[in-house]
Amino acid sequence: MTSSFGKRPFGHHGMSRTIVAFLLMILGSLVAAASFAAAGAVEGPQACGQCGMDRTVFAQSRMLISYTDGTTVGVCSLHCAAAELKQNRGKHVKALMVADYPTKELTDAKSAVWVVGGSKQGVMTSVAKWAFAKEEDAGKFVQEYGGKLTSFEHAMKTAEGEASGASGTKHGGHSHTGHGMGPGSQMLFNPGFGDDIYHTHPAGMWMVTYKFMHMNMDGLRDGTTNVDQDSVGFKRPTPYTYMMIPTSMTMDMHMLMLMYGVTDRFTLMTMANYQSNKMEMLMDMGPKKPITREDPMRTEGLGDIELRGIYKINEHLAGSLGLSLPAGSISETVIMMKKEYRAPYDMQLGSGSYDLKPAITYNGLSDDALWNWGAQAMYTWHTAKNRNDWSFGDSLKVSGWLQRALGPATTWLRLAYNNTERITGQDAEIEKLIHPVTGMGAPTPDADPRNYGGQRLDGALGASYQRGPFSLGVEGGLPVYQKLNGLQLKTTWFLNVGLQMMF
Ligand SMILES: [Cu+2]
Repeated sequence: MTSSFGKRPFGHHGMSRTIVAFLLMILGSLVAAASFAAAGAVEGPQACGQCGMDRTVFAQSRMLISYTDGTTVGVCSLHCAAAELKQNRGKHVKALMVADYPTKELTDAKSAVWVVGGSKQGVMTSVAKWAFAKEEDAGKFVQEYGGKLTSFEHAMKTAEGEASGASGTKHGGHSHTGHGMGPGSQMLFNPGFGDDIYHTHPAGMWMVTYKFMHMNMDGLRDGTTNVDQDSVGFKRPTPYTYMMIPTSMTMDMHMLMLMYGVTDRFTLMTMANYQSNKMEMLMDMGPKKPITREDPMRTEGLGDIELRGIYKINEHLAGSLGLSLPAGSISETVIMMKKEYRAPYDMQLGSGSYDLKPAITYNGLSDDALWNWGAQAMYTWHTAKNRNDWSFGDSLKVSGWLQRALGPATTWLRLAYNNTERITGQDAEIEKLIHPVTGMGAPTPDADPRNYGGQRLDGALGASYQRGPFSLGVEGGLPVYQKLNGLQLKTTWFLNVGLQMMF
């Protein structure tokens, strides 16, 4: 893997080995996660009959209700069992089973020993309720976490009290964003969003997300005006004197993200990516020579690594701080006119600097948990110039979204605004492209640090589907407004696909 950090030759062998290693890493963690989940597999149904949550994730508190009419309903917790039984007063219960906390095996709920309260985070409630087949195990639990030993009847009364709004919890006990649970949880953890929405997980919960992000750029633009390729040329009267005329660019990114709930309020996240960039271009050698199509510029390799701590301020707000480590190369090279040059800034794989990324996230969920809305603001601060003496412009990104749950699926509309400053400083190697020292250079707009940054507003539509601990999301979008600093390729559309698993 280390080979991808340094300056690499143009052969694709080293690159394909890195990409294979990276994909194996993704596959490995997904397989590990899947087998972990399979080990704790629970009986059907997978979704809680009341709140729709995945019962595999709540194997330790799940319940199974069998009615005398032959129907069976699975729920995630006593809280949802109380709601379920209340709705079906006319039906007779044949069997009421609950998970034994230590073994996750089903046991008779009425003969189990229950513990109400304690410091261990409860499911769907602020007052936790756990069941134990053996009184001895219940005693051990109380020693560690506190809480009171009680009977099924008492635990049930407490749950019913919550359901009718008599005690403790808000919105009929659904502690929405509070514990990041509930039917809205899929929306809060949505894998399809192009921007990561920072959230917390309950203590001990893991989340793995793989995302593929594609961005397409086509045609040049300066400010808010499109610039056709005839306006760019070399040694002839054109508004933009460049020899290289970029015509389109694609950026592909494979991203792997891992999250872990350290406490119920604090979650750690780490993110790595592998990217490949390709830019198509024309070459104009001067007035008497034909314009030719050049071989596209390509760069590929690991990008920067991000570490982030996310803190749950209250039910709706999460504050977080990310630190981006300069793992991506800033010394990638390309061949132009049979000569090797350091690639322009937009073809490099990292920022080369330690970047701080504070963010604040607001999340709201309707009482019926069918609608979710929210907004997030994130600032990227490049703390210093990198070792090649430049840094990307700082940026502000604000996004807002509205989601609607449709059974196991959700669909959403998202807006994202980004304002990025110009590059500061310059890389003397890249500068050789634009101001040839030797008389041989290949002036291209993206070698000029002034042709960077601007404002963009994107609109995106997406959908996701959840099954058990997995969810899959797809989002597509395009800019509705873009104002670019200087001459740049403009963004035309993007597509994100995300696969996620919680355990
Ligand atoms: Cu997560």
